[in-house]
This record gives sequence, structure tokens and C-alpha cells, in this order.
Amino acid sequence: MTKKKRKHDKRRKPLIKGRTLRRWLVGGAVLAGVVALSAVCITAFGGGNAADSQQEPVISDEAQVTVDIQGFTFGPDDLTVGVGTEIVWENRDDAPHTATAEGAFDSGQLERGDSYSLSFDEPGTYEYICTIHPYMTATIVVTEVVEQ
Ligand SMILES: [Cu+2]
Repeated sequence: MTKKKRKHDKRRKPLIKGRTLRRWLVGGAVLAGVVALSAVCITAFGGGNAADSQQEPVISDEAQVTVDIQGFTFGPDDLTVGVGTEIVWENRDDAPHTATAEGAFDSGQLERGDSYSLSFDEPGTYEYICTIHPYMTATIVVTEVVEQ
């Protein structure tokens, strides 16, 4: 009885292993598929945003420069101005946004049509975000002399 049972077990074991392996393979394939799909989705959406935010850097010697907040991007998102320039952020989206550089400035929540302005009197590089949508990033460089 015991011997027979062992033989029986020996025969079955590889079968179970095979099934388990197959189950793992299928599970792994499904998981890989889901991960791949997620990556595609992230790339599609993230890529869309990245493409939108791939703007030309803007260098301005105007006394006042407007940054449009539109389509979940700051435009321009790479802006160089001279000391004393007034920057005006205007929200043109239906969604609320902020322009926030921790320790430097914070517009607070801007609804559609709201604007926030600030004069930059100190040279420096100001990286800021929308705190509601932190993937919205932009930079303002304030220089002593603007060279275009
Ligand atoms: Cu936002």
C-alpha cells in the first residue's frame, strides 16, 4: 500500500508541478501584461503632458510678463526675466491651480479667470509647481541683466 501510494505520488507530483508552473507562467504573463499596459497608459498620458510642456524657453525684457496656466501647464514653463519684472499668472483652465515656490511665493488657489502677480526683485532661479497638480512644474530665472 505504502509503496503503491509513493509510486502514485511520484507520478502525480511532476504533473502538479507542471500545472503550478503553468499557472505561474500564465499569472506572470497576465501580470506582465497589466504592468506593460499601465506603462503604456502612463507613457501616453505622461508623454502627452511632457509633449505639451516641451516649450521653447522664453527670455523677456518686458516689465510685465504673463504666464498662462492652461491645459494643466504653465506657459511659458521656462522663463527668464530681469530683476524687477512683474510676473502675472492667469488661470485659463476650468480647474483650479496654484503657482507655488516653497519659501518664495504662493499664489493660493486660482480659479478660472483669477490672476496673481509678483515682482521679482531678487536674482535667482525659482522653480515652482501647482500644489493641486504637482506634476505641473515651471521655472522662472531672474537675472540682473537680461541678454536676449
Ligand atoms: Cu493645477
